[in-house]
Amino acid sequence: MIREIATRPIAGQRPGTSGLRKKVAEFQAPHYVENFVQSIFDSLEGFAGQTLVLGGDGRYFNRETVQTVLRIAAANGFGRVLVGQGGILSTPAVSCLIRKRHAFGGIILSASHNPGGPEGDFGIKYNVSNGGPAPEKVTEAIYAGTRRIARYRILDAPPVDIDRIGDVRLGNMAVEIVDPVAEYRALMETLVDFDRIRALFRAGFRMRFDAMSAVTGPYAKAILEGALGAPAGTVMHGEPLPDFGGHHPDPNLVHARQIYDLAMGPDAPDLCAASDGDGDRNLIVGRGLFVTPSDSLAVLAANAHLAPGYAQGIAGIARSMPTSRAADRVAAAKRIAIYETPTGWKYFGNLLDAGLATICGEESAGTGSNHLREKDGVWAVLLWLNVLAARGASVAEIVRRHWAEYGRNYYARHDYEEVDADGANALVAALRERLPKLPGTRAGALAIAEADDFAYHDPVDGSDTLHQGVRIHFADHSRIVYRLSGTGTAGATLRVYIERFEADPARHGLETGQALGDLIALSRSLADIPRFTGRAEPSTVT
Ligand code: VG1
Ligand code: CO
Repeated sequence: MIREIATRPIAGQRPGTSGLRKKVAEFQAPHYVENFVQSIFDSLEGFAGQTLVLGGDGRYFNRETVQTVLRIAAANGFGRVLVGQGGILSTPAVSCLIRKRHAFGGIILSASHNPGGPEGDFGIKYNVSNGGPAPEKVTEAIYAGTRRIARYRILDAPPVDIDRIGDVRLGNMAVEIVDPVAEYRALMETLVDFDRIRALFRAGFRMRFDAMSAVTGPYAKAILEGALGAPAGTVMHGEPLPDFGGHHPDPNLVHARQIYDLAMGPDAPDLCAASDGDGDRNLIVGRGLFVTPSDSLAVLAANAHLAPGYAQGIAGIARSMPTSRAADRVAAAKRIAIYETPTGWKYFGNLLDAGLATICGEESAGTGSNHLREKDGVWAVLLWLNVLAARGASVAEIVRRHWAEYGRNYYARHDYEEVDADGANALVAALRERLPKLPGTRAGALAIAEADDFAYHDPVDGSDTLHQGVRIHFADHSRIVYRLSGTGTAGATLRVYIERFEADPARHGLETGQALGDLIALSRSLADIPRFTGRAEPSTVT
């Protein structure tokens, strides 16, 4: 029986950089999930009888929310919902299924790299029919819906068994429980040379992949240890756990320390890698060398043609604004277009759909391509493996040769996490106010060439997105960028992105801190960070 439940708006259900992300306790409040999911459906038209894809990263509250979404989807008239077995689907696997199965859209239950468990975070993201994150137009409509919602529709029915593969009915709707990996693995086989990578492992190539007790465990085991023949044990922390084993499933140098230490140790494997909670991010560390995500994007763009899926070459590269400009140099050398977009994968969708960009990336460990419409952690690792196999060189050799050819963009991101939101907003407001006066002035030893608040004009749909971060360009091509995070769940997080270009190969071997030292000091004084945030140092450096 379909029931109409009277409800009223719940404050703060505004999707951020990547969906709605809050503490688990907030999601557990009465009507919280129901209101948001009904508001998603209320913002859409024409889904009657259509297919929805549903799954999550396995974090605490994933299974319960799958059941709630199923009952609301059934009551709202969807024809079929594809659910990953056990409620598990990585973000890229959802994107893949939406596209392969011509679904109307998908719902992803994840707070990505944020911690899980009862005290941790939860999240709901909606993806549209191209497989990508809902564009701003849609998320704004969802938010508007949450502010006027007065009722939701839900089917009265017992829970669906989501652990057994196959079809079941829920009211008039079909529920199809699918293998979370199968379609995704089939897609990967069309993009990278599995035979070549198999031969690499047969020849003794060693790697470790840290799934961080999050969603990529089943994918990495099936593909690396299964299809590609890597030895058992290649995948670490391969079981998705509701609390990720108590860790942040964030593949950076802080939270993926174990994999980093392994790569720097005496018996380092040839490749160390990791992915995040929902499987869309990647960390690449070669023996003795960490590859910054910005460099990884540039290297993959420069070498993608070595993989069968990109043998025809790439049409263009897109990067988020704070991502280093290493990829710009590859684009210039290849005489292809480079696009600079606001932070968040949703801004790549139009460029990919229109065939303007083939490879996209963000400094936050996200890389992807036109094979789907999300960043894709396992794909990035597979493409690296393909490049390593094809070039017969080590990660460090490939990266050093890349720097020698294109120059090196030293890069670091400094995060001031969970600072007072008013202070953080005031800091950005003060910077914005000073912007017109900055060009032509000196900051320390450096001359400021340009300063602006990044605005993006989408070349495909003509939409404009304003206030995406303050950029300060110096005369020597260094750059400092300031922006506030849109994914946090407590206070505000100020992100400061620091970059310096170095053409001279004799100066490519510096420590990042050494290469960026004066700029780092400047990043703090220029924006008065200690005064506005009460912090002298960032809480995380990546
Ligand atoms: C962060 C990253 C951004 C990324 C977003 C979602 O956003 O900086 O590059 O797209 O997370 O990634 P913010 O607004 O906190 O800087 V994920 O892996 O959560 O889907
Ligand atoms: Co993620």
